[in-house]
Amino acid sequence: MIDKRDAKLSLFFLSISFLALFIGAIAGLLQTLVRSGTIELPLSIGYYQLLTAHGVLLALIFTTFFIVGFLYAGISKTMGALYDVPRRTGWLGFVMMTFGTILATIFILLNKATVLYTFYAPLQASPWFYVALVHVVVGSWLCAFSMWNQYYIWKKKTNNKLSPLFSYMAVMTMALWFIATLGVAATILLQFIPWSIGWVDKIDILISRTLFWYFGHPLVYFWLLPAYMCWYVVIPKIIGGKIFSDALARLAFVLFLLFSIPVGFHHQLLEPGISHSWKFFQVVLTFMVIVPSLMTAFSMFAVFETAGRKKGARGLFGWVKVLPWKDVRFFAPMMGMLIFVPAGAGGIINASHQLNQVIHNTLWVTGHFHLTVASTVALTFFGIAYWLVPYLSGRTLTPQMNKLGIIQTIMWTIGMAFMSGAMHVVGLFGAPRRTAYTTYSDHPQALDWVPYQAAMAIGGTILFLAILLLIYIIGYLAFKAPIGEMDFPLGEVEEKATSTPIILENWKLWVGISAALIFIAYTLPFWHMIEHGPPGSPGYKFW
Ligand code: HAS
Repeated sequence: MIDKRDAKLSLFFLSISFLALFIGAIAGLLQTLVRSGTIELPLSIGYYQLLTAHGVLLALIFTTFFIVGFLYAGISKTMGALYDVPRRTGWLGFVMMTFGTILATIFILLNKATVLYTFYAPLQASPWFYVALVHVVVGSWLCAFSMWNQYYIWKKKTNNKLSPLFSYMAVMTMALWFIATLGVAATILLQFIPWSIGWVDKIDILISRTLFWYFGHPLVYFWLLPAYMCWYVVIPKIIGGKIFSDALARLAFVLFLLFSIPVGFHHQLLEPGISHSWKFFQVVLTFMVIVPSLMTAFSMFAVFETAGRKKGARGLFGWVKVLPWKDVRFFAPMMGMLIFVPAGAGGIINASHQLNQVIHNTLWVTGHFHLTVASTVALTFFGIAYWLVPYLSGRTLTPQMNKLGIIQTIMWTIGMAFMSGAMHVVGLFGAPRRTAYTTYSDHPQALDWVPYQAAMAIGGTILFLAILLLIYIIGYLAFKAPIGEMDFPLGEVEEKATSTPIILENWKLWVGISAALIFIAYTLPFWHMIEHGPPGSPGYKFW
């Protein structure tokens, strides 16, 4: 068991995360039913209002709180109890993030921040919504500082020993997060807040979208990396195997830091104002960021196969049979891994410049991110929660809850297959995303989309039931399950693996290269945006 005070901090983060998941899921269910034309909303609640609540609470709040809680637990487990300053800073971060979340939720529910989770200008929210976001971001920075501080003190106390793999990955994840959020902080502070208060009457849309996507793409790897931490570090232990290579795992994380940020233009491939050559350059870098995921797939196959062979598995795929399919701690993340194969392929299609013209702004993209963040990442997080919550609350994962967890995972997988599958197909037929039923129901093609919309509604309903089951299991594990000792599964590295080169912990080098790549990929195109900005825009005046 980790230090009780750290367990409490981690549990507080996880609680807000599951609360956000629950409210966001209600919005999700209503919105699929509205979009499929199944129900009409009462009390003048709007479709876009629900879409904003769903996106903000699930994509931004559920994930960030869960990730920070998970990282604190793992850091305390692998580097020992948090030192005083890091723990206090962590609590301060928690308070700021929670305050920001409550404020943002109130303004969304009041219909004063119906701007979707991407808050694209010229959609405008109340200034309080942006102030709320600042609190969430700055609070998360405090958590990042606190984790780095813990790492720094630990390194000093251990005479610069090689850090534990989990903690190294946590430090890297928060480094990626910090560099990425600088973009969104800049657009909120310099553009959205002055504009929403009325200090300036115009906003440069291209610049705001560019700063958002500078943040938006690494954001998806901020979600993915903690799932990869579970795959690399936790899964080997659960299946009775070993970590294939510590060095390879660290290298994959370094590559994410380098290549996940200077690629935001692949979300803006169809936008005017950015030259083709810069878009092409960032597409090339996007293909580079696929490499660490391929390394991860390779590494996981190696772990599964070597563990299987040790258990006597034979033949090319004999190891598949000896995996612990009945253990939800493995089963849920494994479903996430399997789903990531088509999900990743979809991402490669999105990034492929011309193919992007076919899918951009269609429901295909919504399908893509429901397979990635809402399946691969979410299922892995659920799999973590099934052992982490009882571990932190001093209880046990009972066989009955394990069974319910497996049912929950199957429901999630089936629900998502319906919903995301239908979104992918109907997206190829041209069905638009971010669009209410009423705005396109007269479209001549809309009739062709009806069966797929029904499939989305069926999938969405199954997913909602799966969330209810999840909340029940998590509640039971936190408050009702028998008191006992759980294991925090942490794999050991394969004896034959090569030792880890010390250069992988040279932060100045990796952060320096990351900054250089960002500089190369963004400076000139950004300069062009300012140079050719619309006269009278705040950006134009500013420069
Ligand atoms: Fe994406 C849009 C490109 C990955 C999330 N993406 C989005 C949006 C979100 C999102 C939220 O280039 C929409 C944003 C919005 O609101 O507009 N995406 C990619 C690429 C990848 C990718 C190239 N995306 C993700 C991940 C996400 C995510 C991960 C969340 C967590 N995405 C795009 C593009 C767009 C986009 C364009 C813009 C589209 C547009 O026009 O608007 C890559 O990182 C994917 C690489 C992944 C792989 C898969 C590796 C497989 C593994 C599993 C192995 C399995 C095992 C099990 C070991 C190459 C690691 C085997 C076991 C057995 C028993 C067989």
